[in-house]
Amino acid sequence: MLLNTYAPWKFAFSKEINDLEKSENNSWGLIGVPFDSTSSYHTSSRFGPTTIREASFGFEKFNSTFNKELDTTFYDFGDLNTISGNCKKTCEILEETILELNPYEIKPLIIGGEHSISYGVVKGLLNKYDDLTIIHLDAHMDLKDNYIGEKYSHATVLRRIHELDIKELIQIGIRSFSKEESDYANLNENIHSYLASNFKNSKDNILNKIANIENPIYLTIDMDVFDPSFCPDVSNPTPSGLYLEDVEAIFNELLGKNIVGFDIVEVASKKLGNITSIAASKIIFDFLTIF
Ligand SMILES: [Mn+2]
Repeated sequence: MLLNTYAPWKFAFSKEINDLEKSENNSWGLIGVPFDSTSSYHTSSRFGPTTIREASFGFEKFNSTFNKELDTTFYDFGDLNTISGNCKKTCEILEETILELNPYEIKPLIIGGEHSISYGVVKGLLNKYDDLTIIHLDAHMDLKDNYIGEKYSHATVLRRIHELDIKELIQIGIRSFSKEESDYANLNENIHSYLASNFKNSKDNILNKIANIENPIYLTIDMDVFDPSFCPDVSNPTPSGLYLEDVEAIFNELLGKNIVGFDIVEVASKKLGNITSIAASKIIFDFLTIF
């Protein structure tokens, strides 16, 4: 039986804070969002914040991938109070939480939960930044207008985000979508969708695209962007995905850029120590070490 309470374990090496006024500049604030009500295949991503935090205790503070010690300040605020079965209300609570953080120099790092929650984070951040570029790593476009009649769903989340006033949407690792979604991406000049096969054939094009971004960036990683051979515990596993090295290449291209928020979503397992949570935790470690 998995322990899942509203006082979950904190992420390894995170700092405690009682008064936001005393927060450090350029710090990150971790918030878990244990919500998985619209998942259409494997459920359990509500346990993501718990299993990913638990996996964080397996890592050293020194990061050999980037030859750097983790010295970034980050706070773990625990889990959001989600409304099971109500995606829209959960996103509203998340948006209000982001609005509370906005006056401070604490950037949100969200641990999902299913992908639909990214909407609440981006909506909150658009209150502070008016020209966001969204970098979206996913096997799926998530650009459906509705999914089985639902407007707010893990399969429609990037459509809802695109309808907000964002500057640009860059999708990487895509390999599963409908004709409607592909048409929508082609019709909109500020959507750039790169297939997972593009990352193998023309990686430099994609990295160049990232290198040229000058405005604030929100990064959302659906863990199903990775190959299910090493990330099988996701809601919708899809073969022929990316590898950790590919994300490291993207991270290297993002060095020095203004990343204002990050979420990692769709880890779906009830088992502590599952390999997908370990990979997600490693990505959070890498991210916090270099940004
Ligand atoms: Mn996906």
